Amino acid sequence: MNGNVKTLNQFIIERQDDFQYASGDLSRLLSDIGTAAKIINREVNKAGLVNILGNHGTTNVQGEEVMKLDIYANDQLISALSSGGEVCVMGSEENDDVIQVEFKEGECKYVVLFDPLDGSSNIDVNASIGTIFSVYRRVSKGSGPGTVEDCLQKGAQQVAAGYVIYGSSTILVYTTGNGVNGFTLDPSIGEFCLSHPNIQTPKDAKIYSINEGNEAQFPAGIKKYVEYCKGEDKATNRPYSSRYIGSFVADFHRNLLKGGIFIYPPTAKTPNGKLRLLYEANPLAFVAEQAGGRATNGKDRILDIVPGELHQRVPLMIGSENMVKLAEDFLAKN
Ligand code: P6P
Repeated sequence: MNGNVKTLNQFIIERQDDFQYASGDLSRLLSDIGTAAKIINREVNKAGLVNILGNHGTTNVQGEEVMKLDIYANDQLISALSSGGEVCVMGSEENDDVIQVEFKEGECKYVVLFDPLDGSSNIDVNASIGTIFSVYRRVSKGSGPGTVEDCLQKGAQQVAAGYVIYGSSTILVYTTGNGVNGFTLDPSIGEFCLSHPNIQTPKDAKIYSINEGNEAQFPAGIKKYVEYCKGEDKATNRPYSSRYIGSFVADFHRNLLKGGIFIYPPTAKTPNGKLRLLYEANPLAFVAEQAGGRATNGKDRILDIVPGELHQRVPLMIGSENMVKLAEDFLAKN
Protein backbone atom coordinates (compact mmCIF):
# COMPACT_ATOMS: atom_id res chain seq x y z
CA MET A 1 0.00 0.00 0.00
CA ASN A 2 1.65 3.26 -0.97
CA GLY A 3 2.01 5.97 1.66
CA ASN A 4 -0.73 8.32 0.55
CA VAL A 5 -3.55 5.77 0.37
CA LYS A 6 -5.56 5.48 3.59
CA THR A 7 -8.08 2.66 3.76
CA LEU A 8 -11.41 2.86 5.59
CA ASN A 9 -10.23 0.44 8.26
CA GLN A 10 -6.99 2.38 8.85
CA PHE A 11 -9.03 5.58 9.14
CA ILE A 12 -11.57 4.06 11.52
CA ILE A 13 -8.82 2.79 13.83
CA GLU A 14 -6.96 6.11 13.64
CA ARG A 15 -10.11 8.04 14.59
CA GLN A 16 -11.22 5.57 17.24
CA ASP A 17 -10.35 7.99 20.04
CA ASP A 18 -12.79 10.54 18.57
CA PHE A 19 -15.68 8.31 19.56
CA GLN A 20 -17.45 9.46 22.69
CA TYR A 21 -17.25 5.82 23.77
CA ALA A 22 -13.74 4.88 22.73
CA SER A 23 -14.12 1.21 22.24
CA GLY A 24 -13.11 -1.11 19.48
CA ASP A 25 -16.71 -2.25 19.12
CA LEU A 26 -17.88 0.74 17.07
CA SER A 27 -14.76 0.48 14.92
CA ARG A 28 -15.52 -3.19 14.27
CA LEU A 29 -19.16 -2.36 13.51
CA LEU A 30 -18.23 0.30 10.96
CA SER A 31 -15.72 -2.06 9.39
CA ASP A 32 -18.40 -4.76 9.15
CA ILE A 33 -20.66 -2.30 7.30
CA GLY A 34 -17.79 -1.65 4.90
CA THR A 35 -17.42 -5.37 4.27
CA ALA A 36 -21.14 -5.80 3.61
CA ALA A 37 -21.00 -2.83 1.22
CA LYS A 38 -18.24 -4.49 -0.81
CA ILE A 39 -20.31 -7.67 -1.14
CA ILE A 40 -23.46 -5.73 -2.08
CA ASN A 41 -21.45 -3.69 -4.57
CA ARG A 42 -20.28 -6.87 -6.31
CA GLU A 43 -23.88 -8.02 -6.85
CA VAL A 44 -25.20 -4.55 -7.77
CA ASN A 45 -22.53 -4.27 -10.45
CA LYS A 46 -23.69 -7.60 -11.89
CA ALA A 47 -27.35 -6.50 -11.94
CA GLY A 48 -27.30 -5.88 -15.68
CA LEU A 49 -26.10 -9.41 -16.20
CA VAL A 50 -28.82 -10.99 -14.09
CA ASN A 51 -30.86 -11.67 -17.21
CA ILE A 52 -27.93 -13.65 -18.55
CA LEU A 53 -27.05 -15.19 -15.21
CA GLY A 54 -30.70 -15.72 -14.23
CA ASN A 55 -33.62 -13.43 -13.35
CA HIS A 56 -34.39 -12.38 -9.80
CA GLY A 57 -36.27 -15.18 -8.12
CA THR A 58 -34.96 -17.77 -10.56
CA THR A 59 -31.71 -19.75 -10.60
CA ASN A 60 -28.63 -18.68 -12.54
CA VAL A 61 -26.33 -20.68 -14.78
CA GLN A 62 -24.63 -22.06 -11.65
CA GLY A 63 -28.02 -23.22 -10.42
CA GLU A 64 -27.87 -20.66 -7.58
CA GLU A 65 -31.00 -18.81 -6.57
CA VAL A 66 -30.78 -15.21 -7.84
CA MET A 67 -32.31 -12.98 -5.16
CA LYS A 68 -33.90 -9.60 -5.57
CA LEU A 69 -31.01 -7.24 -4.90
CA ASP A 70 -32.66 -5.40 -2.02
CA ILE A 71 -33.33 -8.70 -0.26
CA TYR A 72 -29.76 -9.75 -1.01
CA ALA A 73 -28.41 -6.47 0.38
CA ASN A 74 -30.63 -6.84 3.45
CA ASP A 75 -29.34 -10.35 4.11
CA GLN A 76 -25.72 -9.23 3.76
CA LEU A 77 -26.14 -6.42 6.28
CA ILE A 78 -28.03 -8.59 8.78
CA SER A 79 -25.40 -11.31 8.50
CA ALA A 80 -22.43 -8.90 8.78
CA LEU A 81 -23.92 -7.12 11.80
CA SER A 82 -25.15 -10.25 13.59
CA SER A 83 -21.84 -12.06 13.74
CA GLY A 84 -19.57 -9.38 15.20
CA GLY A 85 -21.10 -9.25 18.66
CA GLU A 86 -21.47 -5.46 18.74
CA VAL A 87 -25.14 -5.23 17.73
CA CYS A 88 -28.11 -6.17 19.94
CA VAL A 89 -30.95 -5.18 17.58
CA MET A 90 -31.48 -3.90 14.03
CA GLY A 91 -34.26 -2.22 12.10
CA SER A 92 -34.48 -2.49 8.31
CA GLU A 93 -36.79 -1.07 5.65
CA GLU A 94 -37.18 -4.65 4.45
CA ASN A 95 -38.36 -6.05 7.82
CA ASP A 96 -41.69 -5.15 9.44
CA ASP A 97 -40.38 -5.82 12.94
CA VAL A 98 -37.00 -5.27 14.60
CA ILE A 99 -34.36 -7.95 14.15
CA GLN A 100 -33.15 -9.01 17.61
CA VAL A 101 -29.63 -10.42 17.89
CA GLU A 102 -28.84 -13.21 20.35
CA PHE A 103 -25.20 -13.11 21.31
CA LYS A 104 -23.80 -15.38 23.97
CA GLU A 105 -20.52 -13.78 24.95
CA GLY A 106 -20.00 -10.12 25.80
CA GLU A 107 -22.27 -7.13 25.89
CA CYS A 108 -23.83 -5.99 22.60
CA LYS A 109 -23.79 -2.21 22.89
CA TYR A 110 -25.07 -1.01 19.54
CA VAL A 111 -28.27 -0.62 17.52
CA VAL A 112 -28.24 -0.30 13.72
CA LEU A 113 -31.06 0.89 11.45
CA PHE A 114 -30.67 0.69 7.70
CA ASP A 115 -32.21 0.93 4.27
CA PRO A 116 -30.25 -1.83 2.56
CA LEU A 117 -30.79 -0.69 -1.01
CA ASP A 118 -32.56 2.64 -1.37
CA GLY A 119 -33.81 3.51 -4.82
CA SER A 120 -33.71 -0.13 -5.89
CA SER A 121 -36.38 0.54 -8.52
CA ASN A 122 -33.57 2.32 -10.41
CA ILE A 123 -31.42 -0.82 -10.68
CA ASP A 124 -33.01 -1.90 -13.99
CA VAL A 125 -32.13 1.44 -15.60
CA ASN A 126 -28.61 1.54 -14.15
CA ALA A 127 -29.16 4.70 -12.10
CA SER A 128 -27.16 5.07 -8.88
CA ILE A 129 -28.64 3.49 -5.73
CA GLY A 130 -27.50 3.36 -2.16
CA THR A 131 -27.33 1.79 1.31
CA ILE A 132 -28.10 4.04 4.29
CA PHE A 133 -27.17 3.24 7.92
CA SER A 134 -27.71 4.75 11.35
CA VAL A 135 -26.02 3.65 14.59
CA TYR A 136 -27.08 4.19 18.23
CA ARG A 137 -25.99 2.87 21.60
CA ARG A 138 -28.54 0.61 23.23
CA VAL A 139 -30.69 2.21 25.93
CA SER A 140 -32.53 -0.92 27.11
CA LYS A 141 -31.13 -2.55 30.22
CA GLY A 142 -29.35 -5.89 30.33
CA SER A 143 -27.05 -7.53 27.82
CA GLY A 144 -29.52 -9.71 25.93
CA PRO A 145 -31.22 -8.90 22.61
CA GLY A 146 -32.22 -5.26 22.10
CA THR A 147 -35.78 -3.96 21.79
CA VAL A 148 -37.95 -1.58 19.74
CA GLU A 149 -37.21 1.04 22.40
CA ASP A 150 -33.56 0.88 21.37
CA CYS A 151 -34.57 1.66 17.77
CA LEU A 152 -36.95 4.54 18.59
CA GLN A 153 -34.31 7.04 19.70
CA LYS A 154 -34.24 10.55 18.21
CA GLY A 155 -31.63 11.20 15.55
CA ALA A 156 -29.58 13.46 17.81
CA GLN A 157 -28.63 10.31 19.76
CA GLN A 158 -26.87 8.70 16.77
CA VAL A 159 -23.22 7.77 17.37
CA ALA A 160 -22.55 7.14 13.66
CA ALA A 161 -24.38 7.36 10.34
CA GLY A 162 -23.65 7.25 6.66
CA TYR A 163 -24.38 5.82 3.25
CA VAL A 164 -22.84 3.93 0.36
CA ILE A 165 -23.60 5.11 -3.16
CA TYR A 166 -23.28 2.47 -5.92
CA GLY A 167 -22.72 4.70 -8.94
CA SER A 168 -20.00 5.35 -11.52
CA SER A 169 -17.83 4.52 -8.53
CA THR A 170 -18.80 3.14 -5.14
CA ILE A 171 -18.31 5.59 -2.30
CA LEU A 172 -18.90 5.15 1.43
CA VAL A 173 -19.54 8.40 3.34
CA TYR A 174 -19.92 8.44 7.13
CA THR A 175 -19.70 10.53 10.29
CA THR A 176 -19.24 9.71 13.96
CA GLY A 177 -19.96 13.30 14.97
CA ASN A 178 -16.49 14.61 14.14
CA GLY A 179 -16.93 15.68 10.51
CA VAL A 180 -17.78 13.76 7.35
CA ASN A 181 -15.38 11.67 5.28
CA GLY A 182 -15.80 9.78 2.00
CA PHE A 183 -14.04 6.63 0.81
CA THR A 184 -13.99 5.36 -2.77
CA LEU A 185 -13.83 1.62 -3.40
CA ASP A 186 -10.70 0.66 -5.32
CA PRO A 187 -11.73 -2.63 -6.95
CA SER A 188 -8.10 -3.44 -7.78
CA ILE A 189 -7.33 -3.86 -4.08
CA GLY A 190 -10.89 -4.37 -2.75
CA GLU A 191 -10.52 -1.51 -0.27
CA PHE A 192 -12.44 1.71 0.42
CA CYS A 193 -9.78 4.45 0.25
CA LEU A 194 -10.08 7.97 1.68
CA SER A 195 -11.01 10.18 -1.30
CA HIS A 196 -13.21 12.94 0.20
CA PRO A 197 -11.65 14.08 3.51
CA ASN A 198 -13.65 16.46 5.74
CA ILE A 199 -16.59 17.10 3.41
CA GLN A 200 -18.21 20.53 3.88
CA THR A 201 -21.38 21.34 1.94
CA PRO A 202 -21.72 24.89 0.46
CA LYS A 203 -24.04 27.18 2.47
CA ASP A 204 -25.58 28.49 -0.76
CA ALA A 205 -25.93 26.78 -4.14
CA LYS A 206 -27.96 26.54 -7.33
CA ILE A 207 -29.42 23.02 -7.34
CA TYR A 208 -32.93 22.13 -6.20
CA SER A 209 -34.18 18.54 -6.14
CA ILE A 210 -37.90 17.83 -5.90
CA ASN A 211 -40.37 15.69 -7.86
CA GLU A 212 -42.22 18.48 -9.65
CA GLY A 213 -44.67 15.92 -11.01
CA ASN A 214 -46.35 16.23 -7.60
CA GLU A 215 -46.50 20.04 -7.74
CA ALA A 216 -50.31 20.22 -7.73
CA GLN A 217 -50.25 18.49 -4.34
CA PHE A 218 -47.47 20.59 -2.74
CA PRO A 219 -48.20 22.88 0.22
CA ALA A 220 -48.55 26.52 -0.97
CA GLY A 221 -45.18 27.53 0.49
CA ILE A 222 -43.36 24.79 -1.43
CA LYS A 223 -45.11 25.82 -4.66
CA LYS A 224 -43.89 29.39 -4.03
CA TYR A 225 -40.37 28.21 -3.27
CA VAL A 226 -40.19 26.17 -6.49
CA GLU A 227 -41.42 29.25 -8.37
CA TYR A 228 -38.63 31.25 -6.67
CA CYS A 229 -36.03 28.67 -7.78
CA LYS A 230 -37.18 29.19 -11.38
CA GLY A 231 -37.20 32.99 -11.18
CA GLU A 232 -34.73 35.16 -13.17
CA ASP A 233 -32.43 37.14 -10.86
CA LYS A 234 -28.66 37.39 -11.40
CA ALA A 235 -28.08 38.78 -7.92
CA THR A 236 -29.31 35.52 -6.39
CA ASN A 237 -27.89 33.24 -9.11
CA ARG A 238 -31.37 32.30 -10.36
CA PRO A 239 -32.81 30.38 -12.09
CA TYR A 240 -31.38 27.42 -10.18
CA SER A 241 -30.87 24.05 -11.88
CA SER A 242 -33.40 21.28 -11.28
CA ARG A 243 -31.69 17.93 -10.63
CA TYR A 244 -33.77 14.92 -9.49
CA ILE A 245 -32.70 11.31 -10.03
CA GLY A 246 -35.43 9.69 -7.92
CA SER A 247 -32.81 7.92 -5.84
CA PHE A 248 -32.39 9.67 -2.47
CA VAL A 249 -28.75 8.69 -1.86
CA ALA A 250 -27.75 9.84 -5.36
CA ASP A 251 -29.59 13.18 -5.09
CA PHE A 252 -28.25 13.71 -1.56
CA HIS A 253 -24.64 12.87 -2.46
CA ARG A 254 -24.55 15.24 -5.44
CA ASN A 255 -26.05 18.06 -3.36
CA LEU A 256 -23.68 17.35 -0.44
CA LEU A 257 -20.64 17.84 -2.68
CA LYS A 258 -21.93 20.61 -4.97
CA GLY A 259 -24.47 22.26 -2.65
CA GLY A 260 -28.21 22.17 -3.14
CA ILE A 261 -31.52 21.36 -1.50
CA PHE A 262 -33.55 18.15 -1.65
CA ILE A 263 -37.21 18.40 -0.72
CA TYR A 264 -39.78 15.65 -0.28
CA PRO A 265 -42.82 17.54 1.02
CA PRO A 266 -46.16 16.20 2.21
CA THR A 267 -48.41 15.32 -0.77
CA ALA A 268 -51.96 13.94 -1.02
CA LYS A 269 -50.44 10.51 -1.70
CA THR A 270 -47.85 10.85 1.09
CA PRO A 271 -49.31 13.22 3.72
CA ASN A 272 -46.28 12.64 5.98
CA GLY A 273 -43.79 12.79 3.14
CA LYS A 274 -42.31 9.64 1.60
CA LEU A 275 -38.91 9.24 3.23
CA ARG A 276 -38.53 7.24 6.41
CA LEU A 277 -37.34 9.01 9.55
CA LEU A 278 -35.25 6.27 11.14
CA TYR A 279 -33.18 4.90 8.28
CA GLU A 280 -33.30 7.63 5.62
CA ALA A 281 -33.88 11.11 7.07
CA ASN A 282 -32.05 10.75 10.40
CA PRO A 283 -28.76 9.29 9.12
CA LEU A 284 -28.50 11.74 6.22
CA ALA A 285 -29.53 14.63 8.49
CA PHE A 286 -26.62 13.71 10.79
CA VAL A 287 -24.25 13.69 7.78
CA ALA A 288 -25.71 16.95 6.43
CA GLU A 289 -25.35 18.80 9.75
CA GLN A 290 -21.82 17.47 10.28
CA ALA A 291 -20.96 18.83 6.82
CA GLY A 292 -22.38 22.26 7.72
CA GLY A 293 -25.82 21.71 6.17
CA ARG A 294 -29.34 21.63 7.60
CA ALA A 295 -32.22 19.13 7.71
CA THR A 296 -35.78 19.81 8.88
CA ASN A 297 -39.31 18.66 8.21
CA GLY A 298 -40.03 22.22 7.04
CA LYS A 299 -40.13 23.51 10.60
CA ASP A 300 -38.49 21.18 13.14
CA ARG A 301 -34.93 19.86 13.12
CA ILE A 302 -35.07 16.25 11.87
CA LEU A 303 -32.63 15.06 14.56
CA ASP A 304 -34.93 16.34 17.34
CA ILE A 305 -38.01 14.42 16.21
CA VAL A 306 -38.90 11.67 18.68
CA PRO A 307 -39.86 8.58 16.63
CA GLY A 308 -43.22 6.91 17.29
CA GLU A 309 -42.78 3.81 15.14
CA LEU A 310 -40.12 2.00 13.17
CA HIS A 311 -41.23 2.89 9.64
CA GLN A 312 -42.69 6.34 10.15
CA ARG A 313 -42.34 8.78 7.30
CA VAL A 314 -41.37 12.45 7.58
CA PRO A 315 -41.52 15.47 5.27
CA LEU A 316 -37.91 16.45 4.47
CA MET A 317 -35.89 19.47 3.42
CA ILE A 318 -32.14 18.73 3.49
CA GLY A 319 -28.93 20.26 2.14
CA SER A 320 -27.28 23.71 1.97
CA GLU A 321 -28.08 25.59 5.15
CA ASN A 322 -29.21 28.89 3.64
CA MET A 323 -31.32 27.18 0.97
CA VAL A 324 -33.14 25.08 3.57
CA LYS A 325 -33.70 28.14 5.76
CA LEU A 326 -35.18 30.08 2.82
CA ALA A 327 -37.48 27.20 1.88
CA GLU A 328 -38.65 27.07 5.52
CA ASP A 329 -39.41 30.80 5.35
CA PHE A 330 -41.55 30.30 2.22
CA LEU A 331 -43.42 27.55 4.04
CA ALA A 332 -43.92 29.70 7.16
CA LYS A 333 -45.18 32.69 5.17
CA ASN A 334 -47.64 30.91 2.88
P1 P6P B 1 -40.71 9.70 -6.06
C1 P6P B 1 -36.85 5.65 -3.99
O1 P6P B 1 -38.00 4.85 -4.16
C2 P6P B 1 -37.17 6.65 -2.89
O2 P6P B 1 -37.49 5.99 -1.72
C3 P6P B 1 -36.00 7.59 -2.69
O3 P6P B 1 -34.78 6.96 -2.92
C4 P6P B 1 -36.28 8.70 -3.67
O4 P6P B 1 -35.73 9.95 -3.29
C5 P6P B 1 -37.82 8.77 -3.65
O5 P6P B 1 -38.27 7.46 -3.31
C6 P6P B 1 -38.38 9.15 -4.99
O6 P6P B 1 -39.79 9.21 -4.84
O7 P6P B 1 -42.11 9.76 -5.46
O8 P6P B 1 -40.23 11.09 -6.46
O9 P6P B 1 -40.54 8.71 -7.15
